[in-house]
Amino acid sequence: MATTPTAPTPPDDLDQPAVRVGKPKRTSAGLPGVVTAMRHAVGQMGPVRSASGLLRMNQADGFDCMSCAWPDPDAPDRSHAEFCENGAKALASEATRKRVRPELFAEHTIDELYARDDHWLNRQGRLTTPMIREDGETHYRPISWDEAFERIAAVLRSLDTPDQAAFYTSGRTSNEAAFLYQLMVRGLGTNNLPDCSNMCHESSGEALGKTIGIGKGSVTLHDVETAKLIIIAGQNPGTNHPRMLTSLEKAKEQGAVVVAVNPLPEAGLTHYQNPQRVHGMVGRGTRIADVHLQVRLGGDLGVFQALGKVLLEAEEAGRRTIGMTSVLDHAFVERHTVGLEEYADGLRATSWSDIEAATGLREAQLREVGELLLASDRTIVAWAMGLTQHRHAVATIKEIVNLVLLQGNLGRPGAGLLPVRGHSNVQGDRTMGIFEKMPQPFLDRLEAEFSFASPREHGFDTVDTIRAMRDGRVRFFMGMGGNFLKAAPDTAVTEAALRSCAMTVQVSTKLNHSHLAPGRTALILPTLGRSDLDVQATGRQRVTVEDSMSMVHASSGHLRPPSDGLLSEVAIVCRLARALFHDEHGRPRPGTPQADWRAMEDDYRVVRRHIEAVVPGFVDYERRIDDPGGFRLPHGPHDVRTFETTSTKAHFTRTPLWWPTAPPGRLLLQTLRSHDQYNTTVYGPDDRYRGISGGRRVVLVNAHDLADLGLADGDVVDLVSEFTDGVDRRAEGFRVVAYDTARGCAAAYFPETNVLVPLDSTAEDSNTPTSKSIVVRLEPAGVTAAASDP
Ligand SMILES: Nc1nc2c(c(=O)[nH]1)N[C@H]1C(S)=C(S)[C@@H](COP(=O)(O)OP(=O)(O)OC[C@H]3O[C@@H](n4cnc5c(=O)[nH]c(N)nc54)[C@H](O)[C@@H]3O)O[C@H]1N2
Ligand SMILES: Nc1nc2c(c(=O)[nH]1)N[C@H]1C(S)=C(S)[C@@H](COP(=O)(O)OP(=O)(O)OC[C@H]3O[C@@H](n4cnc5c(=O)[nH]c(N)nc54)[C@H](O)[C@@H]3O)O[C@H]1N2
Ligand SMILES: [Mo]
Repeated sequence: MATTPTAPTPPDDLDQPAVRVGKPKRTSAGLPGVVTAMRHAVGQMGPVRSASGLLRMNQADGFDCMSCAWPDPDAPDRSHAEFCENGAKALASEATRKRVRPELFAEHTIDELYARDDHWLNRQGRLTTPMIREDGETHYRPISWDEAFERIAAVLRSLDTPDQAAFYTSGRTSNEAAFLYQLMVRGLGTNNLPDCSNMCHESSGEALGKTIGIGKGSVTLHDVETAKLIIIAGQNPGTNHPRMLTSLEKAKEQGAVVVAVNPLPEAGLTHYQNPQRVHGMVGRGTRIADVHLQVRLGGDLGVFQALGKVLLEAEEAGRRTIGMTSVLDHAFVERHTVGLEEYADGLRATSWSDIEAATGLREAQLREVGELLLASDRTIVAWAMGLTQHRHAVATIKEIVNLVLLQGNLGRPGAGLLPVRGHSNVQGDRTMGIFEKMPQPFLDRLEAEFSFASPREHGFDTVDTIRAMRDGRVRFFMGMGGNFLKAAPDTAVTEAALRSCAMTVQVSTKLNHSHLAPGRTALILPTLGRSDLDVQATGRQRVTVEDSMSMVHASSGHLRPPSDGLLSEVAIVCRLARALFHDEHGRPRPGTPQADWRAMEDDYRVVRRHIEAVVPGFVDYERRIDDPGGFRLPHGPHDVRTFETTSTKAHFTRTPLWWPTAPPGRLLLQTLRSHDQYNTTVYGPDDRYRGISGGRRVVLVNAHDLADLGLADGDVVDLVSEFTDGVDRRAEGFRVVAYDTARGCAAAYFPETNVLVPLDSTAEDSNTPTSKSIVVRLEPAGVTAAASDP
């Protein structure tokens, strides 16, 4: 049998003698949340910076929280403390007073730093100085900014074709920096713009784009707060979007019913104590989810098909949705959709026994939720990674669209589709052109604005970039934020791929393992974060971001930056572009984008004027971001029920029911976030809501499955993933925790388990790694397959 591809993989917290498992919490936030938030903030930033930082977070004159893409309430509804425990942790991590100085790199070889875990690397503080690792050297050493840009430009010029370079973006980058970055990359001549979306909500963008003509969610905050029924599938808001709970609480106060679809009973969904209200500090809090469907991993296509089936049956039985004359919104369906008949035929052909097998739920449970749909004329479906990171993710999300279309829950107040985004500006980065297959009209306008010829063929997404680096077709990698090595699947393959590059460049705020798996020549370019004051030649600058609900607003940091030498992301791109494109007189050479890169660096308003000319919806940009809440980008289906699809209508689609399965003796593993991390940044070893503390190498398994497997709570096992390529991928030393999860399913934290996700295991049509359904076997630790054979 083949074994794991062999490049070493960076360490995680392997030693964890102290893992403790307690009772999972039923309630989220409340007083413990406030205490934790303040402990993190004061510990890292000190009291003055903490107060100053936290009070400007998500305020109209302050900066946008970097932790998630949940929108801010309108000004009158905004509290003075518009942040959550995890936002405070994110700020503490960024605004820490600790510094990574050149001495750290002088004292430690790259390999020594590589041997440290994620938590340790993050604790070293903010990066302060540009650093280079020369070919063959064991250490990073300081380099001047000018020399750094010259070195990068020289390597880019030496490539056989621009397509040998790839430029990654993580979704924290501002609109301004993202717009300039994609302009520079296209000016160079490639569309190789992989981003974190490729591993995140790509499946949502693909499904929504094909069915309703726009890859973004349709609802506003007001819709959420006035909905009658909210279905939350594959999302853990208590940890990952805590401020969503405040909106859900408001909806509940007005009588909304909430249904959670999740293999785990997540704390925020059961009870929530709003830390921003005095009564939220004590007592039991609001019960958020009225119904919990404990679905099997990947069973959601079955759930949404079942609900569609119940609605169609009810229609045939002559019943009606509350407030309407029938179950289906016939006026909407006839006027605005195509494909109902085929979809309905598909559902008729789907059997309840298959649905029960796919979901692990009983018909009666699903019918109960069907009744809730009939009792609501304002329904919202929200979802996140639990739906997007499966082989059939795109089909599953199209099935949500089907359900929503049936009752006309699109373009109606209090109703709609809500893919809850992750990174705080991941949606904005896409709007700005960070996409390997940006639509042609965008490229036409970009060309017209900057008088150059943009490349037209599609570029590489994240998975294809890794394949191309592995095969020697991409030789230059630049990351605008993020931690590519740890975020991407198949860590060993990704690591070998990065190391094989002629040059890697990472623009970062904090040290991470992507710096420590360098290409032949490697650069670390430190940059300003969201909370830092950004002063350029014309004075203090603001940037803009777009949240999950298409609201664009300004963000300006005010904290003193970690060092005087730091450049903003905008400045880094402008200076690199000058090194690449300018002639000796400081003018752009013919054939390159005709842009005044110097003026754009000096004054971000110039960048916004260009954005206004290229990106639809940004008319009067500068003035409209003076409004405290910013402005909302147009959303055809929501605003006026128009659909920019091939047929100019919304599309029902028909998909045969499919669900992932594991052979006997194997489990389906999902890789997810603990309460104490931000993606690959580990803040600490605890997962308070799930009752786990002191270590991250745990695997949560249903007690009945443990019994069947001959294992017990407290055992230590290796996780070995099995894939069609016959390669065994192994993650060692996980403590087994008996946990209330759906049968046949297991859960463990990312990024420790990224070694288990095969590069070639991706979602159909979106190429997103299937991080939520990996077939694994649990082997007693230290016992290899051969040794266990008697
Ligand atoms: N504090 C904090 N905030 C964050 C992040 C962070 O790491 N830390 N990350 C940010 C980013 S980039 C993102 S994308 C979001 C992620 O936000 P989430 O999507 O909430 O993140 P995950 O931890 O991956 O949780 C997935 C949830 O889906 C459930 N799930 C898994 N598989 C399935 C399935 O097959 N079906 C169903 N119905 N449910 C399933 C899991 O049990 C879990 O509750 O959060 C953002 N916000
Ligand atoms: N197995 C598994 N893998 C997954 C997932 C999963 O659920 N399971 N989730 C996927 C998802 S949803 C996502 S979005 C990706 C996340 O992938 P990434 O976005 O690549 O990862 P992060 O951990 O968010 O990146 C953290 C780094 O970003 C840098 N950084 C922070 N702020 C800034 C800034 O303002 N500017 C710059 N330039 N740099 C900054 C810091 O140096 C920090 O070390 O991971 C994906 N990978
Ligand atoms: Mo994400």
